[in-house]
Parts: sequence; C-alpha cells; structure tokens
Amino acid sequence: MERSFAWFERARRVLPGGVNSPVRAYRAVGLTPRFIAKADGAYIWDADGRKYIDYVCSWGPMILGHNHPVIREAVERAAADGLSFGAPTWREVEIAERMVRMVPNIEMVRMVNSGTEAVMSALRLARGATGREKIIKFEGCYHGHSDCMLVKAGSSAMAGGCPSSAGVPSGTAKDTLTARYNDLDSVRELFEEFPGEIACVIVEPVAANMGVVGPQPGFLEGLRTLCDKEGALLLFDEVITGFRLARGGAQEYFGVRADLVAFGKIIGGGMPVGAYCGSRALMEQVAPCGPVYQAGTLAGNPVAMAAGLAQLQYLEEHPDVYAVISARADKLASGMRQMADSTGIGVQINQVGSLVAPFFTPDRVDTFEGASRSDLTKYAAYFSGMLERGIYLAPAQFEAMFLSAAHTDSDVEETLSAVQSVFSALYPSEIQSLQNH
Ligand code: KE4
Repeated sequence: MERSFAWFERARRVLPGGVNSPVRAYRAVGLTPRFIAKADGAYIWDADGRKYIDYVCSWGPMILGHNHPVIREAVERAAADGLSFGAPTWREVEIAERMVRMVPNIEMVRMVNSGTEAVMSALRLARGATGREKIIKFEGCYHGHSDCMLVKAGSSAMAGGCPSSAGVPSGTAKDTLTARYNDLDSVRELFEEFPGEIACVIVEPVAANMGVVGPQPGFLEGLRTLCDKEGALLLFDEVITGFRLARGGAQEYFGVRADLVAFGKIIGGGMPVGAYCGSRALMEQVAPCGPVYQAGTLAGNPVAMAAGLAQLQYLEEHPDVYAVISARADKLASGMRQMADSTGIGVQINQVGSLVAPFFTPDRVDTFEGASRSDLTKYAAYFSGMLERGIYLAPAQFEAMFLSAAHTDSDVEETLSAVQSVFSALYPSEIQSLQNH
C-alpha cells in the first residue's frame, strides 16, 4: 500500500482531495485510496501490485471487463489514423445507427463527452421543446454535476454531505423540484402545485446512486401516465442502466417509453462519451437544426467512438451476455443474503439485473429514506474487510456493485467467501444469540 500512500500524498498537493472525482478519495470509508496501475478482465492491480476482483468496473462502463481485445484493437486502429479532427467522422454515424437500432423509441442521437453533459443537454432540450422551466427529479438520484441537478443529489454528493451543492444559484435551484422515488403521490402533488410549469420528470429507472433501489411495480408506468396527462416529457437517465439492463436498456427491460434518454459509461467502452437521444421531432430542435444550443470540441471523438462502437457491436451480436451477467449477479446476491442470515447481521441485498448493493439495515430498502437508514460505519468496515481480502468495491454506501461479462463463477465464489468472513467479523452470530436470550 506504500506506493498508493506516496502517490496520494503527492496528489493532494495538486488535486483537490487528491482526486479528479470525489468518491475516489475514499473519504466515506476513511482509508487511503488505492492508485490503480492496470486492469484486465474482472481484475485490477494497484500501484503496489495487489490484485483485486473489481466490482466498480470504472463505475459501469466496463461491462465486457477491462482490456477487452475487441475494444483495445478498435482503439489502436482508430488512434493510428489520428486522435481528433473536430469534423464529422464515419464512426459517429455507425454508433448512432447502432444505438437507434438497439434502443426503443429513439430516432436520433447527439454525442457529448460525459453523462453530466448528456443530462444537462437533454434538460435544456426538454425546457426548449416545452417552453416550461421547472424540472422534477428524485431525492437521492444522481444525474451528474450540472447546476440544476445538484439539488438533493445522490452518489458521492450525498455521501460527502453536500447533496445540494454550494455554488448553485438559488434562481436555478428553485426550478428543480424534488419528489420521492417510488412515491407517485409526491410527483402528482408537484404537478398540482405547478400546473403547466414542469418541462420534464428526470428519473434513474433504477436508482443506482443511493445504493441500488429498483422501481416498484407501476412506478415508472405511473410517471409515464402523469407526464402524458400533464404535457411534460419523461427523461430516463440511463447513464448506468443503458445497455446494461438489456440491449435496449431500461425502456426494454421495464417496457416503459421515455421521451428522452441520456446515456454514458457503456457507450464509451471506457472512453469519455455521453449521448442524449429522442424522437426526430424533439432532437431536430437541437442546433444546428433548431433553437436549442449545444456543442463540444471532442463530441463524437473518433477514438472514443471506436471504443464505444466496439463494445455496443459486441453487445448487439452477443445478447446472451445479459443473461450470463445477471445470473452471476443472482448468485452473488443470493449468496450474500444467505450469509447475512447465517451471521445474523441486519443487511439487505438489493439487486436489479447486474447491479447489486448491500444496505446495513434490518429493514427492506425500496426508498431513499430506507437507504438513508443504512449504517454507514458498518459499510465502511465491510468495505475495508473486503479490500483486505482482494475484493474492490465502491468506497461509499450510495453506489452500486457492477458485474461484467468477465466475472466468473469462481470470482463470485471467492467474493462470497470474503463476504462470509467479513460479515462474521462485523457481527458474530454468537453476539446475536446472546442478545436473543
Ligand atoms: P458522468 O458525468 O460522471 O459521466 O455521469 C454522470 C452520471 C449521470 N447519471 C447517472 C445515473 C450517473 O450514475 C452518473 C455518474 N455516476 C457516478 C457513480 N455513481 C460516476 C462516478 C463518479 O462520480 O466519480
């Protein structure tokens, strides 16, 4: 761990918190972050040469595992022809055609450089298309760091204790209304309070930035009905769920139509890419066709497109990948539940598809309030114990475990034996049995 420690000392002198994204600083778990030197398949190696089974997967993009040959070779080929031109290239067309083919209800795509940019631009389009200014988001959902989304945000905004960031003008924040995830009444009330003023409802179809909390039956369908009734647009933030829950993402997985969809992560194959998508009627309101402006020097970058195109092509041509990854996640989640029962600690294991998250609470977690009751000290102890045993997890409770096509059954078995020993150390069943008498 010495090299990570030394790098972190140097990093903190020139990078805020020693990192370029807050969650990486390990503040929620109180440890020195591991500096990662390389990755391959389901594994990463830190600067001291320690190997870990990786369940962060770069926060979701590496669904095929790290260093997949089809992606690496595509990047090498593209880079050999030049890194960036600031002009249209054929790969941008091919990846957009492939996305339109794979994802229901979209006719056009605009590439940007991150999930934040995708959401920010989609929100501007929703406001421009409807002429309305207010937006509904859900407390604990995270949609990147654009001003209007940093209101009661999840992920490391929440973990770091600033779900509503400093620096966001009150004039901006006032137009961001917050509802409660899985509570349709809280959405209905906002529409009743602000009739005709709400441009869109933005939702993570699976809330994966408060830990993992899936939609209750009827929740997403209810949002669709409310938006239709109120003339608002439904924006699915599929930066995590896109091309992960299914080839067509959450719209396919849950069978609910969105008007706009934001993507990131997987569509970049590990390179910086985001995209927002919708019908032709909506998307042709974006410059240069229409009045909604958005632009980007590196948008559609040929090397990034090559990585994303290779990954999407593989997913489109190997749809069995989804069943395999979900089956591994089932094995992991059910194994963790068995161990929680046998060791007597109160932990909930939530899972949707290849997304898994433990919550250290005895009660079911299907709302943000439920997630907030998780014992963060226990999570930190669990994280530390798993890291010592060579399992690399999100260094914060309000994140997800991501599985990839590279994780094997033996990786899951190794992970479960680590879980068993950490859960036992966390709250030995002897204590539980003593307490029961
Ligand atoms: P980026 O700007 O980080 O590419 O995407 C923002 C974003 C938008 N929407 C959802 C649903 C997201 O999960 C994210 C980013 N996810 C976090 C992990 N919770 C990225 C990791 C980080 O912030 O360092």
